[in-house]
Amino acid sequence: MASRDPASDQLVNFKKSLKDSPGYITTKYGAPVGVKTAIQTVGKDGPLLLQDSEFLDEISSFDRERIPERVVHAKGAGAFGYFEVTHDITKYSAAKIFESIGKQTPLAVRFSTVGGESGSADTVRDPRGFAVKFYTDDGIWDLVGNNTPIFFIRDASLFASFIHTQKRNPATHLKDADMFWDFMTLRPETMHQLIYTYGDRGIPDGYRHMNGYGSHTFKLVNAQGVSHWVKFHYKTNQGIKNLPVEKANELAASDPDYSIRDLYNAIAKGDFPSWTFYIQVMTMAQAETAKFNPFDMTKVWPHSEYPLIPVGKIVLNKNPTNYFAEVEQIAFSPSNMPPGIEASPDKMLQGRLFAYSDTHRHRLGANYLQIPVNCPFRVTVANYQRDGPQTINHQNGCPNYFPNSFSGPQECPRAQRMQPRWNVSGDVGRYDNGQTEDNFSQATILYQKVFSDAEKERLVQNLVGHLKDAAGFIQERGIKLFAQIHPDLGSKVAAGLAPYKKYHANL
Ligand code: HDE
Repeated sequence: MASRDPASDQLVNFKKSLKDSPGYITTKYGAPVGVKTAIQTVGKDGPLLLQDSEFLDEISSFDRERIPERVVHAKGAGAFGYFEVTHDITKYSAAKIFESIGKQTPLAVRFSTVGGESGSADTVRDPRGFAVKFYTDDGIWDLVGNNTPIFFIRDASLFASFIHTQKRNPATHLKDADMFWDFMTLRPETMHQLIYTYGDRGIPDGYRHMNGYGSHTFKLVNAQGVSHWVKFHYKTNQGIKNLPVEKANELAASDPDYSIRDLYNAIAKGDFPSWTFYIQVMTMAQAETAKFNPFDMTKVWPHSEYPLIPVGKIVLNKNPTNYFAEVEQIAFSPSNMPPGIEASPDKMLQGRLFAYSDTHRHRLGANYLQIPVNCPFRVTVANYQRDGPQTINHQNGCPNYFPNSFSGPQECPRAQRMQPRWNVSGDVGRYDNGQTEDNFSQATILYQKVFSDAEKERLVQNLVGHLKDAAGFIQERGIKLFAQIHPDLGSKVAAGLAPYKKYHANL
């Protein structure tokens, strides 16, 4: 018989790994089950009995098997491994994870597509999520990034609408090109990420051959309380590989779980994927005078001015043993940061600091941080929080109020020293700079200097291939914006769309 891959052989390997014969079936309350293949009825063909507690036990569990899928990033794959420090950055951060060269910290990663549902195909054009959970000696650090260093928008108040345009039309329950392109062309700040996504990197070949980026600006704080702004980059050691559109479409039909399978099999075969972890650093003073807003996530920090500084590596060497427990229930939040790592004023990051824990409380329950995969197992959680649904950590007989005279946990002076004060001031207001910011110059550099001629051609084809389905006036708006990136891009997209225009009435 031809040999199969480790993912196909999961059950075979399970059976082989069993040392004893299988145990007996039990109900949830532990009683052994004698007959599993027949419900309890009155007579051979009769109606069933409510007293069949074995059936009720199982079916009531089955009825509750699904939890809400993630509102975005619903389809994904996970794995475990470690982070290892290779270069000293203690002058920037006193976070324990960076403490010494050679130090290893366990981690979990979840990769994902963004717009599709949990059953959707892996090989679609979409950014990919690359979320990393570090189980540090000072609690969890979640770096919830993507495979792109930038994003479509720069203000969290646009996020819900932006995501609605990637999802299904509420009337038709269909993906809708008008929704997508209407929003994109009304908000020119989307242009940079848009041409990134419609370029070759829009369809990575699985999850192992793409980079990850923290994308936002963060703050690192050292032991003296000195702060620096940073960006995080994690670059694939497998080399960048993307899928041609035709191959991606073919895989969407023949193997919609392509990326999950690829990751699982690589790890199971001992071919452990790894990424080199870098930071870019900007001093507080440099940020004051930078030519661009360093907290605007539609922009990159030029590497020529802010070079990549190596820090360590991420290695994935263990598959999940249960997908639901360890991947569906894993819960990342950008607000989980240990001392030494802090947020920046990036308006997108600030919006995310609330949203993630909020969605987890809805999706997994108020005590989701006590679920093993989310729990900061390297520390003993000790605080003045108690009870609630599914609480497991009851904190023994410790007092549940602070301050107290009964040896409850105390404030940590080390953590206190690493919270330097900093000054912000300004007029409270809502500042929409969508039309007034520089939305194009970095997109122009990407198009003109980074994309090869062949990639430029593919970009045009990819844009036309989708924009052709939108209404005529939206196409016109798109062409004008692409022309602002580069006149060439505008005219090529216009030429590509010409055959389709007649089908679309303007409003
Ligand atoms: Fe997310 N995002 N996001 N996001 N995001 C979620 O959290 C949100 C953003 C990212 O594998 C949700 O647990 C807001 C940028 C990843 O479990 C939700 C804003 C980046 C994942 C949410 C953003 C991301 C999510 C849905 C703008 C890249 C999957 C389910 C203010 C830097 C994590 C969930 C995983 C998931 C909110 C923008 C990455 C709803 C409000 C920018 C990788 O909370």
